[in-house]
Amino acid sequence: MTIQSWAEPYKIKMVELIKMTSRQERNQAIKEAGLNTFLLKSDDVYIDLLTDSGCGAMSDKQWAGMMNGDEAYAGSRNFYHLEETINTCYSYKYTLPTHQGRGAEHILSKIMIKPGDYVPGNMYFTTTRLHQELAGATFVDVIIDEAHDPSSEHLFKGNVDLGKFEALIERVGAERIPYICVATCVNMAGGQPISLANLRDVRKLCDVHGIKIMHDMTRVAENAFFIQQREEGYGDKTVAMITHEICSLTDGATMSAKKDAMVNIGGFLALNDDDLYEKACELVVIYEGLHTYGGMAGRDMEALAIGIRESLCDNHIRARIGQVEYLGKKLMDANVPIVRPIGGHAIFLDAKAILPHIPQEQYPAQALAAALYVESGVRTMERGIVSAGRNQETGKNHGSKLELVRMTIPRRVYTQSHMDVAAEGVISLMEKADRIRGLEFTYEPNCLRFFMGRFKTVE
Ligand code: PM9
Repeated sequence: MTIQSWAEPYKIKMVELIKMTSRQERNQAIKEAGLNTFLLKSDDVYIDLLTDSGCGAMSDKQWAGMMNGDEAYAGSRNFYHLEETINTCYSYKYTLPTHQGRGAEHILSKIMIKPGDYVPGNMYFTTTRLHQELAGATFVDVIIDEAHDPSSEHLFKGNVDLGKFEALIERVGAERIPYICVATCVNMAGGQPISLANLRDVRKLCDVHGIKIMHDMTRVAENAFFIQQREEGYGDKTVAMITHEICSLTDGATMSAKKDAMVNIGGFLALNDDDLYEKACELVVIYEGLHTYGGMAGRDMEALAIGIRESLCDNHIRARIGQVEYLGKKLMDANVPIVRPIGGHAIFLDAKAILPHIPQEQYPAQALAAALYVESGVRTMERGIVSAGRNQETGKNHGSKLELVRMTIPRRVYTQSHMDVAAEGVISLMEKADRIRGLEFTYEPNCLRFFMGRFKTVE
């Protein structure tokens, strides 16, 4: 018998109890949180779809690996295991562990960017762009236009628009572009993949102009799965093979290991170039720790090495993305406007379409995320104009065509029934969406304002 379904390739050994709250309690909790779901206590959340970062469930093998932690200050055996795993699975020669993804972004930006440089990318990511800007660069979005259109069914919305990239090279000169940042399964576009054909074209263009490709590989395995399913010639390749091919086309990578690789904390900077590695080592000892542990404990490096291999198993990824699709299809069947095609790690609700009566300057996605929490106890996250933030130099709001609420699915954590409840919450809220009102800031942090900003309802 051939099994078509994507049932999870694991069984449950331990559970964590969660609490259901009353609407009255949730109303109080979100008020105290300044209408920002990041400021809720997790004990007040029933189903937590805030993020897929650091909240995945580790396997028994990963937990066993934790007991094999070698916490020596220098030369931990777990580092060498991690380095070997990254080299074998992802192709990169050098590994520098960091406390999480942004630690790697910090070091990469500092070693590669000079003030006045430009860094193109297939859409911005909040922490990535901030580190580029703090190092003196201007980020330039070179993703295809379809990525900014929630209803476009383009199968590779993460693709780089080569015309936009070439126009930038022409305008500022290749010498002011140290690298292009290419993300796999582009988070802010809705977890949308880049194709290998497109990445190969980017490689060719970069080779002509001497520009490096730095890979934000936070969700590379999910991208590899979409290539297997959608790109001609890859149907019989494994996710592990495709992942290796993607990485081989790039010069280095930053990784938030808290996503694909299913650890609760950690990340790394991976490089191929000897000189860049030497420069990065000089900084890693200042900002993170010695180069053989950087920002991570030995036990966490061990769990990460094991998690990387688990993340590349076809059965794992099929079930992971199967669950995301399950939630997405439920919402689509109920005519809830979401970003299409369904992405790898989350469902993105189109807040502009759901709340057409709220102008974007009144943060409809922020208001929708707060209302969804009150309605259902499900915690989600704004991914729109609040996340886009302000330009560090001009102080003006960055524009964002996308105004989304992200329902992010942690890996190996929730069941299909949780997805049913989450979908019911959204569908029930849709019926009273016209009662949701716009918001204004009562406290706006200078950087990454979505994390700690506070809001009130516009009178
Ligand atoms: N992403 C997420 O929830 C957690 C922080 S922002 C709410 O999606 C990419 C593509 C990410 C990412 C984090 C980082 C930074 C870099 N690139 O959070 O520092 O999605 O480990 O990684 C989050 P760290």
